[in-house]
Amino acid sequence: MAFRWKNTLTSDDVTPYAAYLNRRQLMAGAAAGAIAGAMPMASRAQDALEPNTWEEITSYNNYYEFGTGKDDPARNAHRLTIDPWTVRIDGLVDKPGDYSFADILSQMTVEERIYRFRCVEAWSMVIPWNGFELADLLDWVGVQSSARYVAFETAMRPEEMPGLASPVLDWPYVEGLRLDEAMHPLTMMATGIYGRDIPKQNGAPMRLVVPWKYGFKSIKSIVRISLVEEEPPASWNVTNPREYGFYSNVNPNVDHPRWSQATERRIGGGLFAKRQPTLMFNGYEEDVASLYDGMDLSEFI
Ligand SMILES: Nc1nc2c(c(=O)[nH]1)N[C@H]1C(S)=C(S)[C@@H](COP(=O)(O)O)O[C@H]1N2
Ligand SMILES: [Mo]
Repeated sequence: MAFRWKNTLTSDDVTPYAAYLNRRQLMAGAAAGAIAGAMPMASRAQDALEPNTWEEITSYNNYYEFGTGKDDPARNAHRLTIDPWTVRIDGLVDKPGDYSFADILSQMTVEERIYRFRCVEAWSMVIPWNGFELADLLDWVGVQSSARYVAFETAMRPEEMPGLASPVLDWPYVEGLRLDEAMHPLTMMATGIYGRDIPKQNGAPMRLVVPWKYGFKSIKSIVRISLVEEEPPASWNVTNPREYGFYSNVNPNVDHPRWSQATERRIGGGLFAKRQPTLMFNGYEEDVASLYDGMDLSEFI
């Protein structure tokens, strides 16, 4: 992609936000034609996407460890300490261990991806993430041939996360992907938004982004990644399996038991904006539909 760079910079070196936006405008004009041919389908479709503002992306959040209100995470997440940060990578891998976030980042190529983001609650945004492909991290630690799923776990720090006092979910927040989903080139670990470090309310220092699945699969502030043989537990699926499946692919044809998934409200669109149609696999159908060949998507929700 146009913004591929080796991440040897510290946060002090990050392009100031205004210059970053400026550069993006220039790129949109000058380079769109030149790079379009080399990019996969989903990336080309991104050219038409208009990202939400920094304000919108960082002040309307779901991060129940900091409270269930949409503005609770922005108010409370400053209490999370993210330096140092250690990620345990274990299970069916060649190089299990406790890796510092800095070590991981030094091995990865950070790039920008502008993705649609669709919450199961039927709101959506367009977010310019910075991050690396999860496949690169998994390749680096070496996935063993018996591994079939990847399990993820969020930090659980009662002193820093006031929401943990509420039993709304079984803590810690956990999620999982099938190995082929985890290895898909669209699946990323986000470490930034708009070229800046990812804010704590959005899942600092490192959170999953799976753009064709409902937002709750994109687990935040990850402290553990395990390669496993069996389908791992996923928090919302455990809490209410009838309403939230393990797969949770965005699908306008399969409604949530309590509301329609056919349309969505784009955050920032204003009070009277028309709802927009929800796209199959959130617009990434061409890239990911083959992962689910032969599966009945109304059964495997
Ligand atoms: N650990 C953790 N991860 C989480 C959540 C959460 O409550 N805790 N909420 C999920 C849901 S429901 C959504 S829609 C997205 C929201 O991401 P955003 O706040 O960055 O937009 O994060 C997901 N990841
Ligand atoms: Mo969500």
